[in-house]
Amino acid sequence: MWNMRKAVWAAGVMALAACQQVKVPSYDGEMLWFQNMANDSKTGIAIEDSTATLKIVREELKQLTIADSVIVRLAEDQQLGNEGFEIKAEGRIASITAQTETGLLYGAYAVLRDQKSNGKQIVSRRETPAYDLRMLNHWDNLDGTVERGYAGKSIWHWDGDSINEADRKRYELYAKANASIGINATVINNVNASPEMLSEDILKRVAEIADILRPYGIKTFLSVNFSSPIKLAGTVDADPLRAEVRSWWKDKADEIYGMIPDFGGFLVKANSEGLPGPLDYGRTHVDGANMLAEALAPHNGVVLWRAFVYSPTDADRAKQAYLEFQPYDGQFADNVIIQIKNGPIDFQPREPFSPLFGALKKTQMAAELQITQEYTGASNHLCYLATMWAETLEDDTYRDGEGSTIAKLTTSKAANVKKSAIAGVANIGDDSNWCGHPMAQANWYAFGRMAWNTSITPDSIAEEWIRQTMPAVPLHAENTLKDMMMESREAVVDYMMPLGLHHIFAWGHHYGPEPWCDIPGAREDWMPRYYHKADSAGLGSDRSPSGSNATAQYNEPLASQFADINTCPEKYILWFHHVDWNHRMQSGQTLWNELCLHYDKGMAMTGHFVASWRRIKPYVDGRLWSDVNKKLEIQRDDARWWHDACLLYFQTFSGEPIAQKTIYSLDNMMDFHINITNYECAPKGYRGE
Ligand code: BDP
Repeated sequence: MWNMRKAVWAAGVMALAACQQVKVPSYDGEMLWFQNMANDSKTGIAIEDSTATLKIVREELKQLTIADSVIVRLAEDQQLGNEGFEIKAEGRIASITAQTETGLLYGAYAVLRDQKSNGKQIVSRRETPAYDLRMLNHWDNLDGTVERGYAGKSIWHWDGDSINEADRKRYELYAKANASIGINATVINNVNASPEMLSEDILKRVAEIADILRPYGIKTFLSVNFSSPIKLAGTVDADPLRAEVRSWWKDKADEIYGMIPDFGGFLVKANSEGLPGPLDYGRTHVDGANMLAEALAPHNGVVLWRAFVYSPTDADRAKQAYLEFQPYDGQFADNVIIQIKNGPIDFQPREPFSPLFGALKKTQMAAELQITQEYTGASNHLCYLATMWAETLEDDTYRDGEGSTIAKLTTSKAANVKKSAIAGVANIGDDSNWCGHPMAQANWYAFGRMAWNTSITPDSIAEEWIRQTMPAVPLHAENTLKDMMMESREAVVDYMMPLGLHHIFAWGHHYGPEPWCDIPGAREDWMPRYYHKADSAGLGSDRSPSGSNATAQYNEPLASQFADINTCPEKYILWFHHVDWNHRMQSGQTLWNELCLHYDKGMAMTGHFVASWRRIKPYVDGRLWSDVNKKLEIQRDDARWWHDACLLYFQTFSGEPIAQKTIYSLDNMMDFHINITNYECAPKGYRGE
């Protein structure tokens, strides 16, 4: 059996070598998912291109080759709303209709996507977006740095009298990329906002940026610092009930709208991680958010008030957002949206959903997801995040009984929602390929696509992305690549923090492991031990009723399910329980062995990714291939680092030998071939295993 496999392997490698002759298109990282677009289209385009947006529509459609003619027109159709479109295709004649120019733009990008990814034919359909605001949150600072950014410096520049040509081109490409996946809003600066952001000089530049983004259907928002009136106007304080402060914000809003008539609104991080906020004056989140809401309301602006509060309290950190916000349910103004991170702590590789989603019944909520890979390997690790986001959006909060998924409670169709929103913390920088890791572009792409339609599967999004980004990849290789992407997040969970472990990162960075970290004098909830609680009895945080009782923040039946170690899903077991090292897991293994096997599996998967990528080599540009290859090798080495560091440390408590299942050899790598079907370059009859 083994020898036969080796023979097949060798033949496969030889066949691969033959395939290397395949002519592959060159890859330009800057062009994202717009690789090798046609420039010789003969398609007739019927469009009144009288405005900036319609000119873009025409320009984009010039790349359409799968239709002889396309008719683009505005028409009344209430059900399509402000952004929806209808595509009709009969043979090689297509039409795109919408009520607005932005709808037509989305329709144009949809047919271009069809050209590459939908069986290469235009599909008749009607589409409307799931969320009203599909937002990127940049964590960019005025000094050009990007907080938790791993793709170079900020794309926004604040010097000079006006935006230079090179920047203008890049912003247009940025806008095009966002519009092509349906992103229609962007907060261009960090939630840890500088008051300077609202100064006149900076606002002038913001207005210039907004002018470039507008024709692409994108609204500009700003993060604001709650103390801005003190810093910019010398008010005695920033008390939200003080008349002087309130009128400063009103005037500021008027000033902004005078410069940017379609300005979106403010994103606010208040009373979290040392930032100022209404609580500093004995006021509440409601007082703060509603004051800003009042200033923006005459202009139809929105306040996104973040629920990420993280300050020293006696309560379990995982309980804090719920404790601070649930009591105010129903008191926020109509144009306030509470922006909640997907998990109760902080973008860990896996967290249960934030219980706040199931607790706010009369308040508009938006999920905040993280596209930048702060806790999932920065721009070095392949971690396709769509699978994580799908998990969150499908989580059932039981708020209004069974089926109250986060998607259902937050999208436009939800009750009490006037304006629905979803936010993703951007992974964009000034690197030539925008995202650092070429594969990380897929996360930007996936965020937009899921924000447009929460039911598209991560699998089909990956497929779309591959077809547009690496157009010469044949079906069998596409499947290999798609499998890598689909398995990558679980691999990261396995080699970093399986079974509900969380926040065992090294002091000073969120990249590598340091579960033993102990900094004298530092806050207890900054230490990994606050989260893993390893001791000679076992591992994990007790958040059941015998511990912090965070489980009680969930609706039934989840509260009881999470509270009982026997019914708690094992993927969260160490999140909710302190588990005995000898506890029998569903597999029959002890907790200790199960933990070892998860780390082992995660590590093995990274070896598998390196091997799989070799099979893609004949079909992609050489530089792209080696860029990704280098990153995958780093990831494989890092996975070993995580495995060794965590298990050797936890072993000092469990006292047991480290279990290992994987034998790292070529044979072992061949075991991972199971995903290959229809392997074109392999000898006839070869079908994987
Ligand atoms: C954490 C980041 C920190 C952010 C904070 C936030 O480590 O840099 O400022 O969240 O979301 O994930 O406000």
